This record gives sequence, structure tokens and C-alpha cells, in this order.
Amino acid sequence: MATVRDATYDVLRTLGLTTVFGNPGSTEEPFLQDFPADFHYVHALHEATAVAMADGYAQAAGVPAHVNLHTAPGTGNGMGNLVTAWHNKTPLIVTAGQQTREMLLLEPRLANRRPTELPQPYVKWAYEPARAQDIPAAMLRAYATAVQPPAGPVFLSLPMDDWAQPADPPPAPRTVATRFAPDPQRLAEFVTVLAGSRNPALVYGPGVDRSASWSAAVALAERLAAPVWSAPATERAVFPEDHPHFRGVLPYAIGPLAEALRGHDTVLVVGAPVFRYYPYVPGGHLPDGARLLHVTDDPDEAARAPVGDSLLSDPGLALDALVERVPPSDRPAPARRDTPPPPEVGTPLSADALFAALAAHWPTDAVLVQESPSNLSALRRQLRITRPASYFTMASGGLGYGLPAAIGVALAERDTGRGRPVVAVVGDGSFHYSVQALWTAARLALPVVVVVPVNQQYAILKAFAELKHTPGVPGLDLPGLDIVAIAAGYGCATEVVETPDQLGAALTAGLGADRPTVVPVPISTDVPSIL
Ligand SMILES: Cc1ncc(C[n+]2csc(CCOP(=O)(O)OP(=O)(O)O)c2C)c(N)n1
Repeated sequence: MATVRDATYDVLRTLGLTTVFGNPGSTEEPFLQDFPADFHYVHALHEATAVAMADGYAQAAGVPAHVNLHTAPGTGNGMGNLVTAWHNKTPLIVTAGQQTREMLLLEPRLANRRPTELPQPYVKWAYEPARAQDIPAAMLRAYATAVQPPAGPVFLSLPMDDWAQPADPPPAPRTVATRFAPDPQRLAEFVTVLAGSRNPALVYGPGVDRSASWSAAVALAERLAAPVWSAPATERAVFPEDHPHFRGVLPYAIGPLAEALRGHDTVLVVGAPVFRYYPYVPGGHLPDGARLLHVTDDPDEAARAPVGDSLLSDPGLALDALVERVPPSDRPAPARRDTPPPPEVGTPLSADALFAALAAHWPTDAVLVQESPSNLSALRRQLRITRPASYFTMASGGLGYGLPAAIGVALAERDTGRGRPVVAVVGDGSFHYSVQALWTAARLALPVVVVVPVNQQYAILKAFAELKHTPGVPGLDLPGLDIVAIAAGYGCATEVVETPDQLGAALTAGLGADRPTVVPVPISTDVPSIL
């Protein structure tokens, strides 16, 4: 007779969820026993790492991913990156073990006291099945919930005595739509505004990349002869950054963002929140007299925008429809922005010089995963992303995502057969939040190269303290960390690099290696301005 466990693995197979990212505990062992040979368990040493690896994998492979966490403490450990997955809009099916139903009333060791509350509000749905027999169908519902727009994580708490129970007949497989088209009347209103605009600006967000619609984004920009900005603090690159219309990434503060858009009467935002700000710098949300049009597949994002009129739609389907309907403009195309002069190469390197060297040696099809807070502007200035699905970072502001996410991306590159090289740039502070991910990368023989700009400080927090006039904050310096020893301890190749040429050689060797390579690069300790 089929057990709940058999039936659940059958459902997971049907859904293509044969890779499980996790860290096992006693409450998960009854699910993981006799782990099927056609499944792959990706062993993370910590739950934060498991969640971010699954997130990177899901984003790069373009499929949902399954993460299996330990009961309450393990779910707690995974929570920071669950917050990130929520903001990243990554469809993750997170399952966690629960103590035996027989004992739950007395709250034994490792009982998850309020399993459906613990991961809130960073899951779209949290559930503990009322009956063991409901687990397979709950898995189907979890999947359907995770992938429908706006995509995001879901959570199932699964008692450990459920797996051996006899199963009900298998639930009927079913599918759900993951995109929806714009309301035609509302779309027509947007077309009228854009057609009548004197000087429109386009602001694209990560939804453009998630919906694989770079070509429509370019076509609309060219049709409108409009400049294009990336929305602030995006978790994905949204437009070919060598395109003459591209103006760069908008600043993540209210006043400066409006200032960057000065002169435009219409601002069309597609696939981004309005807007993702960080330091509070007061001002108007838009330049005087400008009107904002907002396309998003997320009703909550539309509702919380402080300005603008919204249209709910898959970003790609809306862009296709706009390209079809907006009349071509007779304005001259925007001129290409200036290329920054090559930075001076000093000792130690400046962040700009490091990233200029990285750009000079960048393989055309490489993927960049970024978590280097104070160096983000220098990185985005020097290294331009020109291909879709090639840049990933966290939307949340929570550290500990980039390193494991890069490993998930690299595994997805291997599993999909696409094989693009993966480079992570991770600050020497950020490196330590999920550092044990390096062990998984080494075990999987993934040739990820992790470039660590070493400034021995939390530079962005120093910049923030300066902006906000809060001197004397403790805990902003990072002396005495031996990154080479740590990387070697987890099984990585590793070598300190100090010059652009050494970086090129390390990159080539690392991308051709059969294990991860960690490349610490001492950089200037100058604190860049936060804006
Ligand atoms: C989980 C988490 N804890 C703490 C912070 C606060 N924080 C933001 S940036 C930062 C320092 C990052 O240091 P590093 O990676 O060296 O980059 P740098 O600022 O020096 O460029 C810290 C601690 C955070 N964002 N997320």
C-alpha cells in the first residue's frame, strides 16, 4: 500500500521538484529516509545557506525550488533569506519537519509551537495539513500558490509521523497560469498618455528580467525615443547596459531620485516597486508636473505606491502590448551616456580599479552575483551587464544571500546544461553571513569564483552614519579575518590578488577549476558616499 511519503515523492516528481536543498534534522528524517535515487539532496551546512542556494537556483533555472528545513530552529535560521526570497519574488516551496502529532499537545522538544505563524509575513501561504493524507495535495497547492503572480515562497509544516501513514488516492495533477495580460481599457489610457507625452522616461525593474522581456523593453524605449533607467536597488539587471538609451541605476532616496528624472513629464515604471528607497532624503517623489504610470503584476506593490496610476499585468505582456500600440516618436534618440575614464591603478586598488579589471577580463556570457554594499555603485559603473538573467542580488537589504545564491546559480547552470560561468562579488563583511555555503560548492565541484573586496570594515554603515550624523557607532571595523584560511578550510582554492593582471589570471584559473575559488582583493579603505 502506498504511504503518504510515496505519494508525496510522486507529486514532487510530477512538479519537477527533484532537487531538495536542505539541512536535515530528526524531524525531517522520516521524509528523507530511503531518499529516491532520482532525487538530488543538496546538503547545506546551515538553513540560511539552503534557502539562498534554492533561491539562486530557482531564479537561474527559471523554476520553483524545494527547500527542506529543520523544525522551528531551522526555520528560524532560514528566516533572513526567506525575507529575501519574498522580496525577490522567488517561488520557493519551503517544507519543515514537525514533532510527532501524538506529542504536540504537550509541546515536546523540537515542537514548532505555531508553525504557520513562524514564517509570517514572508510567505504567501503557511499550512500544517489537518491530516497526514493531505500532504500530497497540500504540496500541489503550495506549488500553485508559489508560482502565481506575484511569485514568492510558501511554507508547509509536516509532522514526522505522517510519512508512514497510508495514502489517499493520488491528487489529480493540475496546472496554473503564471502570467496575466493587462486590462485593454486601462492599457488604452496608458497608450494615450505615452503618445501625448513630450518627454517620457522609462524606469524598468526586475519584473522585466523575470518575465524575460528585454527585447520588448528595448523596442518600447526605441519606439518612444526615451531614456531608460534601472529602478533603484534592483535584484536583477533589467536592460542592456551598453544600449545608447541606458542612463544607469536611479538613486535609492526620494529627493535624489526625483532630481534624476527632472525634465520628464511622464515616467513609466515597469516591473518594480515605486520606489525601493533606502536612506531617507526628503523631497517630492517625482519632479514637479510629472505623471507616473506603473505596470506591475503585484497588487500590493501597486497599492502602496505613493504616487502614480497603476496597471496590473505581467510586465512582459504589458511591454508587448505597449510596443504594438504606442505610435513611434519623432523625437531624436537620446545620446549615449559618457563612458567613465579608466580609473587610476594604485596600491591598494580602488574599488573602481578592481571592477574595471574584472570588466576587462569578463567572459561575455558570465553571470554576476553581487553582495558588496558600499562598492555597488563602482561595480555597476565599471561592469555593464548586457545579457538577460545575468545579474542577481538580494532585494531585501539582508546580508548572507549572495554567496549561497551564487552557488545555487552555478548549480542551475550545470543542471540546465547552459554552463555559464558564475562570479560572485561579496564584501569582506557580507562574506561571513553564510560562509559555510563554500563547503557545498566544494562538495559539488562548482567552479564559482568569489571575489572579495577587502576593506576590513562595514564601509556602507560608515557612509550611512555620516549621512545621518550618527558618529561613534561601535562594531564597524573588521580586523583580523583570515579569508584565505577560512576558504581553504571549506575546501576552496584561494589566493590573495593585488593587481589587475593577477585578477585576470585568478579569474581564468578559477572558472576552469573543479572547485570554488575565493579571491580576496585588498582595496582602498576610503568610504564612498552612500548616494
Ligand atoms: C542580515 C544583516 N545583518 C546586518 C546588516 C547591516 N549591514 C548592512 S551593510 C553591512 C556591512 C557590509 O559589509 P561589507 O560586506 O564588508 O561591505 P562594505 O559596506 O564594506 O562595502 C551590514 C553589517 C544587514 N544588512 N543584513
